[in-house]
Amino acid sequence: MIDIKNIENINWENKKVTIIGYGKSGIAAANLCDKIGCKIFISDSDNKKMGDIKYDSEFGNHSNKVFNSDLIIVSPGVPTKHGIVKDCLDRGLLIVSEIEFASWFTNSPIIAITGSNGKTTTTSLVSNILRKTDHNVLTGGNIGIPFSENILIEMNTTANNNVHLLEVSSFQMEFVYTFKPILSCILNISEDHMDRYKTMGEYLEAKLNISKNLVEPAWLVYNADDTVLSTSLKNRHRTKLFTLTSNMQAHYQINDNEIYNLRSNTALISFDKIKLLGEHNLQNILAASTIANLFDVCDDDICFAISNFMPLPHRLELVKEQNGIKYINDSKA
Ligand code: UMA
Repeated sequence: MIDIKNIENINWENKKVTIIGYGKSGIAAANLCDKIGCKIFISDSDNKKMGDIKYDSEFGNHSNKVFNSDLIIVSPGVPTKHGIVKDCLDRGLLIVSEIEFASWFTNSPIIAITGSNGKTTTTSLVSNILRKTDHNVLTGGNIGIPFSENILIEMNTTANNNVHLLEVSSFQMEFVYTFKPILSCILNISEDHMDRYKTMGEYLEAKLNISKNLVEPAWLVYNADDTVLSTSLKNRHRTKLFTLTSNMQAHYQINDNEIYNLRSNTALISFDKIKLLGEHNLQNILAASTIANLFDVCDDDICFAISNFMPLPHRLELVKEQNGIKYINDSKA
């Protein structure tokens, strides 16, 4: 079995890795395993997925073959309470999420963003801000490009100023052990995926895994207006908060019609330059600006990216304005 405390020294050649679920994450994890020389076994419950596949595999069910593994990588869509997952755990097998696995193969900084709402918008905004810097930004995770795919890109290129920016879901934060972002962010917590989690506490626990390995110089950015988060995180070290109300612990504050930098005593951006609508988007902007600031991006670059950021399709998107009436497409909601 793989020794999780000794990841850097593992010789992956011929290590037996089973991948449960052969969707986007499973395919990308398999490609990464292939690159490092593992012996791959794919197990997917859907027999319609069977096709021309170069790895040993089973489709239609998860059988005992899964147990013959040094490591099991589980796709986010496979619930922790699934029988096969429980059986693997009962046998003492090591199960990791695709995000955990991929993180073992990079030394580049990782920025990870989660939350019940707004994570795609915030991740896209941070991505746009970081593009103003000299970093090569690899954006992935729940946003649609598996982390393993970006790790493979990184392995196959010579750029040495990469930063991995990840949108992560609670599913992707299950089976996480050593995942260590330099910056993590939790935007908000509200009931979600309750078909998968028994309690809100279980869901919160998965989300909080984003910062379970937080040590200096890393930071966790969170929304202090969210009562669940502020209760859970108020005594945590290395946290930076953002808020729509006044709080001297925040880096930015809302002042009349602008976002204001409390440290430099200058305006970051006035509201009339922002195309994202709604209070929740103001929170997303505050989160993104705080993350960027902690990543040493200057306010001018943050302001430029925010003012050029268009709402993502169907998310409070201003379609047109006529006779003083704004027509807004929010069909994503
Ligand atoms: N499968 C099994 N056994 C099971 C369940 C599923 O074998 O018990 C198989 C399915 O037959 C299928 C494969 O697993 O072949 C699908 O895997 P998956 O559901 O993990 O989906 P991926 O295609 O790998 O996509 C995942 C994320 N999907 C989920 O978390 C459900 C994508 O997020 C993400 O973009 C992608 O990885 C890349 O990182 C989508 C999503 O809906 C957008 N996320 C949820 C959300 O945003 O609310 C969490």
